[in-house]
Amino acid sequence: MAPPLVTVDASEPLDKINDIIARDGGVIVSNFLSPELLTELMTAIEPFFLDRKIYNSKATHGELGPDFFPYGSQRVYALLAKIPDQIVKIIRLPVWQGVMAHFLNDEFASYTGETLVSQKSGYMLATSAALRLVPGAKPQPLHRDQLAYHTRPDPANPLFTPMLGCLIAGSKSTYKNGATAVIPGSHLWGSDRMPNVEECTYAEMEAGSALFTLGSTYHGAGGNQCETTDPNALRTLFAVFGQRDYFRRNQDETASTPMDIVRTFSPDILRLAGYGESVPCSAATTSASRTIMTVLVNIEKAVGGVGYVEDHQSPSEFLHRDDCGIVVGLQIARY
Ligand SMILES: O=C(O)CCC(=O)C(=O)O
Ligand SMILES: [Fe+2]
Repeated sequence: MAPPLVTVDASEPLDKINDIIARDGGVIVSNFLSPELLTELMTAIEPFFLDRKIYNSKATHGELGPDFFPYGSQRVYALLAKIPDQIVKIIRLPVWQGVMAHFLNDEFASYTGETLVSQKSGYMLATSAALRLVPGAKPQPLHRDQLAYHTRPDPANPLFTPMLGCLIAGSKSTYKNGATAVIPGSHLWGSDRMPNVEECTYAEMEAGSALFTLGSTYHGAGGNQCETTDPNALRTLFAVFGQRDYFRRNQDETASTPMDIVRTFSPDILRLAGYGESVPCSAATTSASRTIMTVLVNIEKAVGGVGYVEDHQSPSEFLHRDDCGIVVGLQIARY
């Protein structure tokens, strides 16, 4: 087993947290949530778990690999729509924003005629989900979360990542109940190196801590070996991932959040929720046309893609239904 990941308190300087992520591919930040926000978060999510079935879809296994979602997890997606107040508080935390900005903001330049023009881009919320492992849950295969973005390792830019993982412990997370397995240093591996379970460490965390990983770092959910009577039998993590704002998202928050909730968000959250423009493209498309494009292009992913609907209904089957319109699509995409 690899040595444990470094744990840094949320009050420590941001540079220290970012340096460790750059070196090891991941870090645990203790006291990431205040005790009040942790309680609020767990109270808010519980009703969504009440009748949630064990996730058993195989529809993604072709594109993500066999058993990407192994038996034994309960998953609630699109949390910006379901528990907006708590997700807003999380994505405003200085540590969340500081880590995302450090690894995902970018600046480049190209000539327009004789003028060197700089293009700056930022980050936004990529995916939000609550991931619960119940006793008997099988371990997840080790994987790189950036797989959905087709990123090739680039030796000239080894820390490039399209997205960043942030897994927040809502419950205590232990080796026994399925703490996330992580291979420190694997963010620097080439694409031909296969990850081995023996190379992992397990991100055991107190409730309220968070595990940050680069999109290139190999990791996967552990197995839950608890009895149902174990006080820590349920492992609950919240995924609040960020990504570069010029990529389209794996889980589209704009398509899954109803307008009455969107209207309550202030400008900073609207930007993080994907209603802003990525600066290099802002002159080319208006926000209205961009939003329509987002809906049209992503409805297929929203319906057929990872986690939005329990049974992974085929997108083409859905789109050919007589009663299908964007509104129907948006409603379905909420679940
Ligand atoms: O549940 C976990 O510990 C990790 C989940 C994960 O890595 C994923 O679903 O991509
Ligand atoms: Fe993952």
